[in-house]
Amino acid sequence: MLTDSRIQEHNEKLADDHAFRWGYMQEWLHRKGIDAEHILQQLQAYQVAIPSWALGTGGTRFGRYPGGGEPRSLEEKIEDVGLLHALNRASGSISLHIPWDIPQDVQAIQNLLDEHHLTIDSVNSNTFQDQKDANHSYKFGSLCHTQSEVRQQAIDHNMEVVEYGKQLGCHTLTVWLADGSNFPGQHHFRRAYQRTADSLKAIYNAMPEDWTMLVEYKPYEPHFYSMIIPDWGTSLRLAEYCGPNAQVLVDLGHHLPNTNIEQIVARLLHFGRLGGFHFNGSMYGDDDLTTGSIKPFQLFLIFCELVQAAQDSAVQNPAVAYMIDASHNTKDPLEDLLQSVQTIMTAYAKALLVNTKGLFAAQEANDVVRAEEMLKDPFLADVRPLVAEAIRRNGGALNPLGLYRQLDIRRQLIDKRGKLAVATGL
Ligand code: PSV
Ligand code: MN
Ligand code: MN
Repeated sequence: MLTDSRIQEHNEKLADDHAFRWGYMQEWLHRKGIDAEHILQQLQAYQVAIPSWALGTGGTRFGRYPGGGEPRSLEEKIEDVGLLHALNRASGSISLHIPWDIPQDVQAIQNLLDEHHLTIDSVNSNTFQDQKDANHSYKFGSLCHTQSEVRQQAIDHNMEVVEYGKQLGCHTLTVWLADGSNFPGQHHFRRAYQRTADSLKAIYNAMPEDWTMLVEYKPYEPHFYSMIIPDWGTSLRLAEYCGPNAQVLVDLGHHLPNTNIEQIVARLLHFGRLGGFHFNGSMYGDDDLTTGSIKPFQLFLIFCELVQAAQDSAVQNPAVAYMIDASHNTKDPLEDLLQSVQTIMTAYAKALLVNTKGLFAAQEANDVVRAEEMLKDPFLADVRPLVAEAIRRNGGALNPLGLYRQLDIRRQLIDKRGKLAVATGL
């Protein structure tokens, strides 16, 4: 379906146009005194994980419109991520959700991962749905539940998720809790928090020492009066309570409208507790739209904080896990993911071009306009040739989405898996 020679052929067709645009970009960078090779090295090293649950059409609670050819098993999900990675060389890992993605034959899964040059970046627990044959229901919470048997079931599930992760060489557990309340009076806020903290700590203590726990927050949904971990402050406090290998995960959609997410990112970096991202696009809340589709400037500002922190030896933050968490109803999911990765790399590339020294000087001088212009200049630049060159040098396609369409990959997947093939999971 997609071979290296197909990619070469595609790149050769676009070579002339790319050479012209890349040449102009190189000259522009040179005039600015920016080392293009250094920027390229950083872009070439960048990877963002693909969530197994984004490979099928998401849908809403009102309906779902599958486009066909969706992956029906973990094996087919790995094949889809392998395809994305072959196209852009920047999607070299996959986030799994247990129990949706339980590996039946670990060795066979590992072989398939190797074949596609993929790793498992994180395993995600699921205590937001009751599982078949479960002894206890999560209707009134999991790690926060009033009854210890329910909490223990949720703790055990998380440990089982870690076990699967261990078998596949993963070192990160992501915990997102749907726990919360719908009506005033339903929860004793302080006690519910403490039960959650102690449950998380029990999981943390049982994890291998070289594992990281990422604690995700979300202000509302599925509960609409209170969530047990509604904000980054609660996640941070819980991470601190658990220990040094617990970190905060920032899902871009998990904020109330107009929240200054870049400032949250800076704070967490400052405290050395930024563990990971779930990238997506948001207009109102947890919309799970394509990354950067609504607020590209905010995405760029977030990357500016990450780049500045990486250049600052005073920042003691562990490596950040970059992941996408998006899924919706109207696009081909693979096209959506290709767009997302491209947009993320574009935002990163722009952030790498910021003249940080000049920016800091303007900040010190309280020159507000100059400081703002120092950001706007790279933000408004067309860095697509830079991103394309990084992908090309890694062996990928100059236009990953273009090649995906040109090869009619969705039709090939439908032919292979069927029109009615619907992804397992959500
Ligand atoms: C919840 O909204 C969330 O963002 C969490 O990351 C989940 O694990 C994921 O979506 C999939 O349901
Ligand atoms: Mn998420
Ligand atoms: Mn979400």
